[in-house]
Amino acid sequence: MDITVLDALTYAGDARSIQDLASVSLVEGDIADAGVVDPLVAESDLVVHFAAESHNDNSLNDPSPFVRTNIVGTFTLLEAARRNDVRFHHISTDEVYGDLELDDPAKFTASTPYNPSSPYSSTKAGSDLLVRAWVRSFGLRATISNCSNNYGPYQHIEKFIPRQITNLIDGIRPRLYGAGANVRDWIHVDDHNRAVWAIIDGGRIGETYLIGADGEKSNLEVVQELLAAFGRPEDDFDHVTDRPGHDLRYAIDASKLRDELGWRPQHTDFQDGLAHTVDWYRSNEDWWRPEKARVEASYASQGQ
Ligand code: TDX
Repeated sequence: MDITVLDALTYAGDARSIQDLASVSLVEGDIADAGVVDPLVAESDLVVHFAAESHNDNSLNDPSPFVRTNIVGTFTLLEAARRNDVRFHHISTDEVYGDLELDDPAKFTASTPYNPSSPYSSTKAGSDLLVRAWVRSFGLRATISNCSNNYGPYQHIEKFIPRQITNLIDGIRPRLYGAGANVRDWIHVDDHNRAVWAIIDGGRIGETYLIGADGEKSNLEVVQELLAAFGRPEDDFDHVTDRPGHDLRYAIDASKLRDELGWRPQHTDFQDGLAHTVDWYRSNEDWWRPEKARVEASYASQGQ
């Protein structure tokens, strides 16, 4: 199997991340550029659409690249897949469903109404709806997955967990938005990718599968687990300005994926997963170091 990665190599992309992979080639280009997209889709059997502007805080500072990449980019890929009759899988997020109360026993399912909060999540919701319309109106052979928060190696250091790990490596105190009570449902990136394979192999066309590993933790709990991993006191962190419109809690019910496709997460020990992730950032400083000062300066300008 040959894989072509189309990536705009924005601040969040790094060609080194895939350079050692056999049968994987990189094309640098924009998913919103039909002239780039169309010939690549024409020579493919399957499009797996991972590309997105994905960081909520950035979408609050400047929503425009989110509309262009997430909505116009998805539209451009869908049109190319339609013209060339190519199977399509769309990667999305649990954030399209909005948020839950801390004490709500409910979790998100594929029938939860869409209710996105941020410019980022609203553009992902829009992209999901485009995919659904292309299935119904044009018969596109597409599936959608909505996954919970990922952690693991190669995650950009703007994200919560790698930001705190690289802060701790640098002797900087972790930064917790608000009180740290917000809950995220963590899944290891390898478990996410295995679920995507399962959907590509066995998922029913037109269906949406939610991906999650029952990994709910408050942000405060995550920071305290990281502090413990670095041998630091559990109160050795700073509270910083909260994110405007900050979603309180996400939680995924992945029973459809488990029951229909037999998928199970393999990284079920979060502490162990975090420890391996810390090791990865310690061993791969040359990968993340060039971005660190810029990311921290951007957060500092927001009081975060
Ligand atoms: O320094 C921080 N301190 C902090 O308390 C940062 C960067 C984040 N936070 C909080 C905000 C969130 O409650 O941690 C939580 C996780 O933050 P992010 O890593 O920014 O993730 P989130 O906003 O939950 O969205 C992530 O998961 C869903 C991804 O960025 C999205 O692309 C994905 O769709």
